[in-house]
Amino acid sequence: MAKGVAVLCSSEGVKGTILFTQEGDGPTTVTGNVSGLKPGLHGFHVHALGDTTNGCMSTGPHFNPAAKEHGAPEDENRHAGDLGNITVGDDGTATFTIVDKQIPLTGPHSIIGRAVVVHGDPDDLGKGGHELSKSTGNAGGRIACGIIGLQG
Ligand SMILES: [Cu+2]
Ligand SMILES: [Zn+2]
Repeated sequence: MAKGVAVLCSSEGVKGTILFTQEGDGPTTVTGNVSGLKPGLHGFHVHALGDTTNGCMSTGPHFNPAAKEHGAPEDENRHAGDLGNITVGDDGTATFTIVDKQIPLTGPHSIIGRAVVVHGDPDDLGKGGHELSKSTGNAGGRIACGIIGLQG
């Protein structure tokens, strides 16, 4: 079993911990607890770079080793890092589990050393018709992020 963890950092009071587990070549299970967000949907992605020297801005674009367009997690044409949205309740917290086949913790497309990012707005999953829909889902600012490290 491979395990990863990311602790979210934010200049806007958002806190959270995201855990990743993968058995062999199976899908990766992502479990998260996040607080301090406005209620509703927030875009949630793996970005390409584990670099937070300029906050979440320096984590680069969505992790996209297959050079596809932005989409929904269930789409064929999607970035590997496209994990859709997390749903935040009226208390500002979200607890979620995502199972995904495109974010392995080992091998050439491993997400270890990259970053998870929580956005301020909903991800339109590539279908919003905005000029940013096919690249970022028009999900707004990067309000919290964390570098994905290996967990023992
Ligand atoms: Cu993102
Ligand atoms: Zn994307």
